[in-house]
Amino acid sequence: MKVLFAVSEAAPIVKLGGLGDVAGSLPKALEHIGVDVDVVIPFYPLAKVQQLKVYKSIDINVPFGGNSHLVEVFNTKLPGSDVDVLLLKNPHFFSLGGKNAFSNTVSETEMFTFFNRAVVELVKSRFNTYDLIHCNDWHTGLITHLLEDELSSTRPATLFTIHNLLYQGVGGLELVSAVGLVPGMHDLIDWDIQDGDINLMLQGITSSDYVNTVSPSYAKEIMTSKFGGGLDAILKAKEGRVVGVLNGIDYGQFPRNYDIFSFKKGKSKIKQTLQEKMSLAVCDKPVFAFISRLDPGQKGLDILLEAIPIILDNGGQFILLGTGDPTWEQKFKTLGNTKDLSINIAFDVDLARLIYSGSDFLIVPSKYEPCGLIQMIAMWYGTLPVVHAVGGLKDSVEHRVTGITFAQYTPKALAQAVQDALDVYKDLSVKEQMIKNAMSTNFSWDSSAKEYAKLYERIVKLRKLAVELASD
Ligand code: NHF
Repeated sequence: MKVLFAVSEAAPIVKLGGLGDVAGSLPKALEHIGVDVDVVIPFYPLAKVQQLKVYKSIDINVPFGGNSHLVEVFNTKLPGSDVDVLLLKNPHFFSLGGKNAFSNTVSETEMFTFFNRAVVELVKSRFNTYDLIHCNDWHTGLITHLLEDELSSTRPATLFTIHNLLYQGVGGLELVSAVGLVPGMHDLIDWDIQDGDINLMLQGITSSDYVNTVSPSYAKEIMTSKFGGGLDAILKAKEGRVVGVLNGIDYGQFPRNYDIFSFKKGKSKIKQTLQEKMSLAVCDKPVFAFISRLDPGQKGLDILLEAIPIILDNGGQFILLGTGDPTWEQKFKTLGNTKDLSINIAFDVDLARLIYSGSDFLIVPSKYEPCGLIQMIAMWYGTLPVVHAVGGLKDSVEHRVTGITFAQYTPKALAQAVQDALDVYKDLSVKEQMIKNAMSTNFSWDSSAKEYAKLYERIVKLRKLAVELASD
């Protein structure tokens, strides 16, 4: 099985969020179990390749917008593995660091539409030897259509993974002709563009052979109007070909100097270091933490804000670490810092790690969460997650076994969950048992990789069958 994993970012070469972590880890776990995977990403000027061996392999010519554009293909490996990473270089289309996360010369939708075309030219230049192209999020939404146009029945099978349905990549109509898609050739495109734009997430979902999301619960939720971002009916129509596979974490990235036998000593030492560093009173109060992008649409900031006084009034301490929406940065900042409250408007990977390990509870009140990785990291460090039971949070945290969950997205429900956490903290034997449970839950990529490998096999088989049926 030869797979091409097409994605906008892959850690540690480029990482903007959780998607980068997945693309940097899953292919390695797949390689471990014998799946031959290459990763393809744009070669952004800010890509961190200084410590890696990089060499130029080929040039490809990519038709786009009526011109032919040179794309240089560079090869490297995902660090610590034999997974090939193909970096596509074109300084005009692939630039990183503008006012949008990725692009400052062209719009993000134009940049990734070009990327889709370049990936298809790459597949052709490799004599169409991939069995399956694993596409990720809206950035790869047109790949299946383009493969179909170029390679018709010989095209590889495709899987489209939704990491976050609410970022859909809606672009102008000019992209359709620029990328070489001809009106009348694809009913789904003709239907989509009637409203004057093209939705790249929608195209990825509808055109791919199979769709998955990053947790089983999210796979069900997105078929409802509450979580479907306007695409629920479309997903529902494809129900038999939409599944959920829970993400894993790469434990190698999270060193820990205690285990389930030594966490009492180990954690209390780190808690003290954390309290000192955050200028909190060094004492035995329960420490609650929140680490996140400050995104009011997703991350549950409104209900969190109401829970902070409840934590403080009931003898707890609270630490916040994150940046994002300026209004919300300001709202949190105005709470000020005290001996029990530490607000840190910053992005700081080392501090995040200290907080994950030194806190007692990590609050994850997200309105929706496709998978979420921080609750898994917290558990690994013996920090009990307090989570809204949605998406991957629901699939990874068990109430009063490995953490605390709450069902309703309301301030009242979060307040009750905080109260539950305070009760757990007071009952030493319950708390210690829950910490042991949390620390021994295994979220390594191994089992997810096995599920993906099985899924790949199934999709390739289905594709072969469909081609056979069509040729009869
Ligand atoms: O873990 C990677 C990540 C998820 O829940 C996360 C999210 C975006 O919102 O799959 O994608």
